[in-house]
Amino acid sequence: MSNVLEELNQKVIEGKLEIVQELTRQAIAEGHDPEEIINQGLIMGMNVVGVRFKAGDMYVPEVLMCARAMSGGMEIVKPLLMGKEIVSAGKVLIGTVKGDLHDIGKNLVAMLLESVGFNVINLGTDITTEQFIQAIKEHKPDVLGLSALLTTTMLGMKDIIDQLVEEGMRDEIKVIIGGAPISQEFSDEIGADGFAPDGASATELCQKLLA
Ligand code: B12
Repeated sequence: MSNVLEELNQKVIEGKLEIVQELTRQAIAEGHDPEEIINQGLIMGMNVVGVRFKAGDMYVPEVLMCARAMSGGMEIVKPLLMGKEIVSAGKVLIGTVKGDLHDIGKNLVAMLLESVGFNVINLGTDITTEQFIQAIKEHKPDVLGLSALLTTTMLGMKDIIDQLVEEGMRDEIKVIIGGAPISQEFSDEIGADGFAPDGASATELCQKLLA
């Protein structure tokens, strides 16, 4: 791999936004293909971050800095991809359920999914069942990701799955759930397709479900 891409990799892992942006510009000036910059520079660095976070070697604030650095580089490369089709790993619609305002973990999951090539639509927090259903009809995602951090709001996940069944849409989409009070047992109980305890596992779960 060329020096500038290797360096880019390293600076994403270190979470250095300005340097990542500078190196991204340099890589473009040196004539590197935009997809090469994204895949070998930005995403590869973020993959390492995902693995380290899962292993407990990195903490949330550091991961957020890395994700911000990666996004900063992406912003510079993206305009060069206009008209070029990037191969997406799949489309994921993600949101925090009704009554719940926690979004740090959900955003982390969204960023890590983006970093491995998923097209992510992040609906935000306090999303009602109706809003989820409407958004699924509009965007037709492959995966629906539901987040809840409160024991009182996690029950809303079941309502969304029940509504998908009611509308005859359940077979068209994989549903994954997560958040501090969520377990595999709860996932099985409400008929979700899977649960992941952290961002790196969430990306692996999506890849497995869509394989
Ligand atoms: C930060 C925080 C807040 C912030 C949220 C800011 C924000 N923008 O998100 C604020 C201050 C707003 C807040 C408010 C409240 N909070 Co609060 N909060 C927390 C705290 C300390 C950390 C949560 C967090 O961000 N963790 C870090 C992230 C990275 O971890 P994570 O969210 O678990 O996400 C990871 C995984 O769960 C998973 N994941 C998450 N989502 C998804 C989705 C999918 C699809 C997948 C696959 C995986 C996945 O991957 C993530 C990345 O690794 C927790 C304590 C805790 N230990 O969880 C309490 C906690 C969740 N809060 C709690 C409470 C009670 C409240 C309030 C009711 C307090 C109050 N009385 O006002 C309000 C509720 C507001 C509301 N309506 O939502 C309780 C919940 C108790 C319970 N059993 O329900 C907790 C557990 C604290 C406690 N011990 O009492 N809170």
